[in-house]
Amino acid sequence: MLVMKVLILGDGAVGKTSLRHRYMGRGFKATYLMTVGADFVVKELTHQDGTAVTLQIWDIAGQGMFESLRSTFYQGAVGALMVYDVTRPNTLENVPKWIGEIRKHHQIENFPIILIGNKIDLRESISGCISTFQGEKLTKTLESEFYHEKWRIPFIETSAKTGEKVEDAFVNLSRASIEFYKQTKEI
Ligand code: G3D
Ligand code: MG
Repeated sequence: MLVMKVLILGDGAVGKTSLRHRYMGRGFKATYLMTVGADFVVKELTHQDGTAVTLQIWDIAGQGMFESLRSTFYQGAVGALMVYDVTRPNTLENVPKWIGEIRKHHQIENFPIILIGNKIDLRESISGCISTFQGEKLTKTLESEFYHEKWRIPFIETSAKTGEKVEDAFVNLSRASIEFYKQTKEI
């Protein structure tokens, strides 16, 4: 069975822990690594084509990360959910900084990232939210800034509260990570 380390990245309170919690369902237990300032959970997933994988899903504990400990967090990862909060535009503006962080630790150009706009259930009640169009626009900008022309960043809007598209987000992450894993580890 393929075991893959994947990351959930993004500013504080965008919903990283909530998304993972929603995906895992009840009764899972996270393993906290104090020295890394992060924890992980393990989830088995079988894709429609029958490929079975074990995702080791890492999440940052607290609001930020300790600079000196970051490398352990990124080490060995084969994909990431890059999360922003549609109700807070500054969390979208910080996305390129997060991707820059990934690039410090993974020089490979096609490290897979799935862009996630979370908390879409709040769009109706909060004004000034980031629209789907704005999210798509950022996706295109990131693709041209960080990737060569053929690589695409999947973009998914989610609600950890209602559960909308949460499964999709992780399945997409897993699929992209498998591709990356094959390219980097098997050859
Ligand atoms: P983080 O792990 O990225 O820091 P959390 O973020 O998962 O801790 O979520 C931060 C807050 O946002 C939490 O509220 C959480 O319930 C809320 N939240 C996360 N995702 C969603 C969502 O999709 N919709 C809504 N409406 N709220 C969401 P509290 O009040 O518990 O701090
Ligand atoms: Mg959290």
